[in-house]
Amino acid sequence: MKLSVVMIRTLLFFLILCSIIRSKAEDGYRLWLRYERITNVSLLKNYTRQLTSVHIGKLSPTIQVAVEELQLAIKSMLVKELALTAQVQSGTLLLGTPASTPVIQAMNISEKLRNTGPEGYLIMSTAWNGKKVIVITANTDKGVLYGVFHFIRLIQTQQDISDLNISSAPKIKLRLLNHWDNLDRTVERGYAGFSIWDWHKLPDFIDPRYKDYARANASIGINGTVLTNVNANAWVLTPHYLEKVAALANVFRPYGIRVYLTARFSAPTEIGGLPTADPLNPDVQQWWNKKVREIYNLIPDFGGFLVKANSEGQPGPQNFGRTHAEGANMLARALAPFNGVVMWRAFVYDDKIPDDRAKQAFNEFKPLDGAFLPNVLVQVKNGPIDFQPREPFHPLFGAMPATPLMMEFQITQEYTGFSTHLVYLANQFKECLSSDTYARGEGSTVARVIDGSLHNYPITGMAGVANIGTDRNWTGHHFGQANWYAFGRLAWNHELTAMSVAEEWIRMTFTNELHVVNTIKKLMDSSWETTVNYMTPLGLHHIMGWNHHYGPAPWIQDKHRADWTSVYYHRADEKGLGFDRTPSGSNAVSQYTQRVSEKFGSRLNCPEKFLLWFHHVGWTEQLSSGKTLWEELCLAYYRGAAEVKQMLETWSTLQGKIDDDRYEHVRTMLSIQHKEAIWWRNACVLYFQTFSKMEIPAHLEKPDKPLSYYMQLEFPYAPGIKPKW
Ligand code: GCV
Repeated sequence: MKLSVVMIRTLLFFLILCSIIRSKAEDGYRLWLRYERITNVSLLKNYTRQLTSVHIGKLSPTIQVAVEELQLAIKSMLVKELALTAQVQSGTLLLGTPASTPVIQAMNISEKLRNTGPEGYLIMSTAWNGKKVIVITANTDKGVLYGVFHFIRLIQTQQDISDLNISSAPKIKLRLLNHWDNLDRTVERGYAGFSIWDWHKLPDFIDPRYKDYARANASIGINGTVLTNVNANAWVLTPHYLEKVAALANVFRPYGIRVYLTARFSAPTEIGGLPTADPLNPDVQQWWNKKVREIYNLIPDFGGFLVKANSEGQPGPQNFGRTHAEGANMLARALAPFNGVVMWRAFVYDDKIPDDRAKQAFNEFKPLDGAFLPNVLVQVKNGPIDFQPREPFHPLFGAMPATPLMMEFQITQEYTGFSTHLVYLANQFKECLSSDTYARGEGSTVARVIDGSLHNYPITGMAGVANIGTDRNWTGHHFGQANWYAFGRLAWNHELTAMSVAEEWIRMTFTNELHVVNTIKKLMDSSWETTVNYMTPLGLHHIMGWNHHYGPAPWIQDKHRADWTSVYYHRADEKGLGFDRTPSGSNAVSQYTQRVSEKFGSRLNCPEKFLLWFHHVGWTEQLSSGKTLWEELCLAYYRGAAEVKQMLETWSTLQGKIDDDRYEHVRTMLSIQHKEAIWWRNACVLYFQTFSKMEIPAHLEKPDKPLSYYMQLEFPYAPGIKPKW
């Protein structure tokens, strides 16, 4: 058969097209900043008509990156160059602050800008000299940058831009990622490869990833990053490393991101040659003062220190008979002249103290309320134990009116399946934020504590332990990106719903096709509750593998610390299950305000999702459904595992509707998750059965392996293990 020239050309064209499509593999690197071309012709025309050019005033590094991002996005989504113009035309996008842009100054919008503060912005459709324009303005260049990212998001999610009147300002001042990254590039509790900070090649080699990291964070309003692990290494404070930190700060600065470091409390002895690190010793104070001056010389906008002290082996002021406040204030004094802050973690507990671990942070910190200097924030984990799949809110929230408390959430999935489980954590974050502490009557939510509105805190903050690593898709699981995204969006505005945030993310990350958006949204919405069910239903907690926290291990006992065993937390015996934290037990409920304490402390009123957190419940006691605890426990574990199967089935309906690469990757992860959900279910039900001595309800499929099989599994090389110092 002879091929005509036309046929050969067509074939060649087709082959080239295929290779172009293929080479644009969706590896997840672009996160939610994919800027996919808009293929809907009328929408494309509509946007193109409304956007003709961009006008800016004085150029600054931040305005420069804002324009760069806008042009990149428009070029890619609308296939159109958005040229800079000195003249305002119809369809011009005006970018800048009134101070930097005379046209915006002339618009007299200072009144409107009053409520937007130093980081908020306005996006408005308006007319200028009879020309229809869009203005993105703020009191600062940084606000303009945030406004630009919002505007780009409107197009990414295909919103109407014909009549805009948006005003937005963050509810929380410090919106930070906490990296638990070590200087050797391992990441404690990291499941997405190694640390993205290439310390060895810094400061000379600037990995392009640093800029993309900054873009992604700025796009969701994150304005600071703690580069190093809270299990800190003093070396990062040496001149050799500070130069590297400064190089990163230079990349992040135009994006409004400040760098912070973890301060190892014993640094004065480890790298400073002093005989002590006693915070009340004048030489120690001098050493920190000098160190801080050295840092600000290199990094003028350095943010400050995050400190884990006297916890899990970290040194701290108590080594010298001093309090947490005395330790924090010593660092605060050094930082204050530069407007730096200290974020002092409340995650403290000591196995030498014979009290419920859940009570210890409150016991230590509540008496110190008001004793901290104004530039100290106390950073509190969402719950009183340690980022469990589900925890009640931490009793410190609402209990320290004279000390700014900031939130610490965990984005990395240490206790929720690492990076192979699809778990949308915004629902977990929201449950905590919307919990009512009743500290000042009804409506005293955790969100109002941390945004400062309840107690008038002068500084406010929210930190998220990062899930970012060198994996091409940044977070290991494509859906891990959603947790990073949601953290940033909620830190900006905790009133957003978990599902509205999910929808934005799906539209930008996958597609705007409504059926797909809704399918993925549903999957994400139930994913956290599903995980709680197959891991720790009804308020169970900390029953995962010892040290690495991988997989189920409710049988862990007899370790050198009781509070690092599972039996400490679940307290199963032949009578029942659960930790009695009522007045007849550890009385942890007394740390909450009366309304909350009465609710959690009452066997009948305690929400069943927290039942075994607060109560030791008999195996045959009836729950609200009329079924016994044992039956409900089994049903929850089985329901959780069955729901993962359902997630897998739902996902498979998306084949061909999203790109093959990510479809296949997520499908594989979901099958791992399903396998592991069954592992959790079987191991836990069989283990607890040794106490309940009751049959697994007849209609449920029986585990195919004995308990001994699950108990002998070992994972010495599970990722993210805490390093031994
Ligand atoms: C950084 C848990 C984790 C530790 C972590 C610690 C903390 O215990 O397992 O890896 O240490 O929390 O938050 O300090």
